[in-house]
Amino acid sequence: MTILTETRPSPLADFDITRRWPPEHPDRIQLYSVTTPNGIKASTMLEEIGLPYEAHFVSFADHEQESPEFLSLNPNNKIPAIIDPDGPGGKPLPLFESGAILLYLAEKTGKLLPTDPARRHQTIQ
Ligand SMILES: N[C@@H](CCC(=O)N[C@@H](CS)C(=O)NCC(=O)O)C(=O)O
Repeated sequence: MTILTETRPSPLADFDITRRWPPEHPDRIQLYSVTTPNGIKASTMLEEIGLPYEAHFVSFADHEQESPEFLSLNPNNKIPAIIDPDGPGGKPLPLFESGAILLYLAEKTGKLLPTDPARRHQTIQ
């Protein structure tokens, strides 16, 4: 008997950062971060909205934020950064800047960002 299996390319295969931090779950949001105030913003948000994600530790002691693989995702060498394999239109979306990440995740899930204009802007503030 012959068993045929289909191997689909990972949606993240085109991202150089996955060479240094290979995803175990490429279908989940990939978080590249560390426990600093800006890093914790992204991980706290992911916990609050309940989306599955995979966290990758970026070692400042080893200057990993300055590695070519990390810089391919954020040329500003700053955590946090994410890749959502299921971004708008079903395409992978890379993002950095904690505020941009929080807004994106809030809009993606419809959580933690009010629709009322005044409350929405105060939340963004
Ligand atoms: N405006 C950025 C600031 C990010 C930032 O400053 N990250 C720091 C840690 S909290 C960092 O990655 N520092 C590493 C470095 O500068 O080499 C954001 O909100 O994401």
